[in-house]
Amino acid sequence: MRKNLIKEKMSRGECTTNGWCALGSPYAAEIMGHAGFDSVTVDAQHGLFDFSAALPMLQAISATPAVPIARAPWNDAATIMHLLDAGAYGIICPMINNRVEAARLVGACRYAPAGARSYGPARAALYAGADYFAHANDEIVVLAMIETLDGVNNLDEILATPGLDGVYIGPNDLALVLGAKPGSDLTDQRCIDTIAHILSRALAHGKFAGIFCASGEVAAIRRTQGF
Ligand code: 3PY
Ligand code: MG
Repeated sequence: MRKNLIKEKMSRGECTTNGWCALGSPYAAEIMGHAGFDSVTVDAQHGLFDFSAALPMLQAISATPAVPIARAPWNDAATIMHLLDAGAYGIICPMINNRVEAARLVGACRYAPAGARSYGPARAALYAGADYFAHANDEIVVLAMIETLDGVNNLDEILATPGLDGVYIGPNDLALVLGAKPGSDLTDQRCIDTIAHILSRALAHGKFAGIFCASGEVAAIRRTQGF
């Protein structure tokens, strides 16, 4: 199976940079894939497109050096499995609140006995190789977004979920529930403290910690912080 280069790199303790596609354009996704990002995410939550656009976007990213991943619109097993079958090498799932939701997410991404993913990697096996089934559970990256108060309060049990590779902070939704405005992640002390807390707990659990960044400047700061 084709290796998941971001999982390899992060497992070595190196930082990866993830591009984010909100336009439902395969051509734009392909440009993003050639822009130097380690991975490019098809944003099926807030991106302005549906599955019929997400599929050619994943195909376009697959023709570039970047690893194709997807943000699911929600913690919905059918949608997550569909994105994986379409060739996503990782799933970022919004608004995970607790252990049960984290386990449901992992279950949708892993074949039995690690999970309950249904078999049918229609395009994934073309991109990954004929031995996809044998290695998919190890190669696919599963990241739970932490962006709700419950998610912060239940962080340790989420991080302890078997099969979960890490967390991905949504700083804008997180700001809202902390009483701040979207875009306050570097200026509001409550956001700064909560983000630092999530990062340190993720690293203590030996899990990956990612965060959405609104600009290259913010991404450069996050890189120095250990994301
Ligand atoms: C957030 O900041 O809440 C996100 O989900 C990033 O898209
Ligand atoms: Mg969000």
